[in-house]
Amino acid sequence: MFENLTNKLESIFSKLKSAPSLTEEQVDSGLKEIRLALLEADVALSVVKEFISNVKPKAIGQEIIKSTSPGQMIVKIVYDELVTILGSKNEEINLKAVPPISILLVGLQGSGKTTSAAKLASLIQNKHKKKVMVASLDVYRPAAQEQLKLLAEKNDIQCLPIVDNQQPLDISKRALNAANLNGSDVIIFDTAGRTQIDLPMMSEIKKIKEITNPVETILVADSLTGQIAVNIAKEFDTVVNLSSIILTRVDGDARGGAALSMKQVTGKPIKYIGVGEKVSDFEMFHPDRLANRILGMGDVVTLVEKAAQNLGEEKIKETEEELKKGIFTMDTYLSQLRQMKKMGGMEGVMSMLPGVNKMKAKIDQANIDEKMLIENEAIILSMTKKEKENPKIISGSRRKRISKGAGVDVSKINKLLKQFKMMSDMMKKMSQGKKIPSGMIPDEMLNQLK
Ligand SMILES: Nc1nc2c(ncn2[C@@H]2O[C@H](COP(=O)(O)OP(=O)(O)O)[C@@H](O)[C@H]2O)c(=O)[nH]1
Ligand SMILES: [Mg+2]
Repeated sequence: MFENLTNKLESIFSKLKSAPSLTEEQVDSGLKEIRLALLEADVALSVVKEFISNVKPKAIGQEIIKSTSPGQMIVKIVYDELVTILGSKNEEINLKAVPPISILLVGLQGSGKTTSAAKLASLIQNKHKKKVMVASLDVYRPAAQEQLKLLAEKNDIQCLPIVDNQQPLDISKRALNAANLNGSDVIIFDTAGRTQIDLPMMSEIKKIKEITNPVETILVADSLTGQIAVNIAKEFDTVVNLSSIILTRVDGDARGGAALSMKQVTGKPIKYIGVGEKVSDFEMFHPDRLANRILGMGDVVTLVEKAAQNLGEEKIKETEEELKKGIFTMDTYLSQLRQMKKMGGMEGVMSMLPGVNKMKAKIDQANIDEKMLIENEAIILSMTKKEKENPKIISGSRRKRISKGAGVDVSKINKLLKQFKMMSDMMKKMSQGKKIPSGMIPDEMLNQLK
């Protein structure tokens, strides 16, 4: 995610930070490089201009240049400005209305509306504890309604039953009735898209809006299309008046131009981002956390929250309690490994840890994959209860027995035990409220994982 931009900024900043003192010229040339990096990331020119004109007077100020760590202070100034252009604060979905509350998703074909409908429904159900129903108004694309129905079924979301040959406006009315009857708090309407903006689509959306009276009209836009996504948002907003934006495929976006321009250009906040195809690959848009990620400082908070979502609040509290007491057993580790699998494997987890971007290549090299997770699971399951509680007792002969049980080489057991030790130390630090310092994932740990 945004790795091109992150890499460029990291190298610009490492130059600035390594200099013991900075001249005005050096700062100026650093800012020129930042400007170029933003433009190459496909950030709108107007946004780049404003960004630089806000950063410049602060960065060139005498108190910065004369300070003991000028580079570090410039990073902070850039960080603050990034947060500002990203929209400053995070905004939740608006659910303040009399139920059933309508939410309308609009956007071009393939932008991710149907997937996002299921993601958003699942989030509202799990996090906001509301009863949600989804309804597809896409009668144009073959099997579009079926797609939403299957997604809903798979994720325990209620879906309006499909009635053949019914038209969008009639489906909307039926959905409102159904929601009233079955006591749904929220209905999410998934609409049809076109390959490009056209008048019949817009006028249909306007009519649907009149009937459903949504509290949120959300544009679902594809991050990969950069400035095109921003322009589409402007056009949609002019005609149907948007309330917010869901940006999809952020997982595959190396540049980040759409995310960085959207708020400033359209005035509408990005509320959520799609970071993968699974229903759980959906995150709130936090300007501060994203700025952290972009500047290569990682995003530990999102990581912890994601774990909480997947594990369930209670289990997380239990684990937290255990960790606070310094208890970290193989069972805790096993549940973490399983968590990792759910969160997209090691790579998904690593990408959110501080200072990891630089090590991306190494991680790729290490070829950390599902296989490693599966093997480790087998190893832990081959341990006795005592061994799991106190891995220190796992001697040579025990290692041999475990390796037979798990069907892996003894060297894999050794590796896992080392990993366990390292994780256990790291968890202890985290539980004491210590932040993992940047670059904490040391080479040795990556080597462990190979
Ligand atoms: N990688 C990734 N794929 C996504 C994301 N959101 C949607 N997709 C995929 O994009 C394709 C089109 O999505 P769909 O919801 O059918 O788009 P719609 O035509 O707007 O309803 C599907 O294959 C989805 O799995 C995302 O955030 N990340
Ligand atoms: Mg669709």
